[in-house]
Amino acid sequence: MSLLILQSEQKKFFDDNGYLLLKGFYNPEETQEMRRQFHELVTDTDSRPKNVKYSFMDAPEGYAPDEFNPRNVAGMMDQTLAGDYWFDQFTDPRIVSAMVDLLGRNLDFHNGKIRNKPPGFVCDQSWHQDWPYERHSKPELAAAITYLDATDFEAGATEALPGSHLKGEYPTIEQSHTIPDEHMPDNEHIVLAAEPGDVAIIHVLTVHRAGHNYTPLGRNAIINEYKTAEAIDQWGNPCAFAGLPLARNGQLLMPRVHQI
Ligand SMILES: O=C(O)CCC(=O)C(=O)O
Repeated sequence: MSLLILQSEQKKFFDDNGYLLLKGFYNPEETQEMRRQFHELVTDTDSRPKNVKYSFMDAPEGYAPDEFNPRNVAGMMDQTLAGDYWFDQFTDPRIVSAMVDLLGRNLDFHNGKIRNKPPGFVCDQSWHQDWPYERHSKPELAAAITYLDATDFEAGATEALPGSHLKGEYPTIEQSHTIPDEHMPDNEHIVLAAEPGDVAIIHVLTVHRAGHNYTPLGRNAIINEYKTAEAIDQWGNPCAFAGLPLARNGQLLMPRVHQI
């Protein structure tokens, strides 16, 4: 089957490892515009539709919010509803094509969120698979994490366990989706050091975690998830545009709003 945008080595890497880091997926001008739009999104919060949901973080002792995200927005759900730019952002033909190449030729949207790591952010969710949060009839889902800032170890990087998506569902600590440390092999995980404009794709069964951020600068990212049309929702996905058809038989369906 021919691929729309990725190289066959990239697809094989994803199939074998359950993640893929696409360096420079957005060019510097696109990344600058995305950062500008994002800054507006986290500062001009009151004029947004009410179903765009924000969560804020109190600055931990010894840290202060940075100028890029002065209200310390830690997360958002359904940024996809925030305006035309954000609709085009999750339907971008390049990301839809990459997901078609990795997941399948019939592709739907799943959900969109913002996940920030403000200065001093500590991730208590730890190692997890996305699967228990979003069960479907089959695990044909993946998240695209678009980084707006440089991330590295202890500067908010995502970490992942290569090949873990091939091992089924991991045991979790009671009443949580966190995987206990004894199920994590020593020194086998990787740190996804990313630059602004890079995109990491994480398979729904890949064990991963968000890193802490011990720096004085926030690390901000947009996370959009996609699924095949054949993967049927079993958790009652309440998110905006859940199940929106984006490609059928490898043909992309969405027009660009900003060109209309
Ligand atoms: O923010 C990250 O680096 C990872 C996000 C994550 O683990 C998740 O949304 O499930």
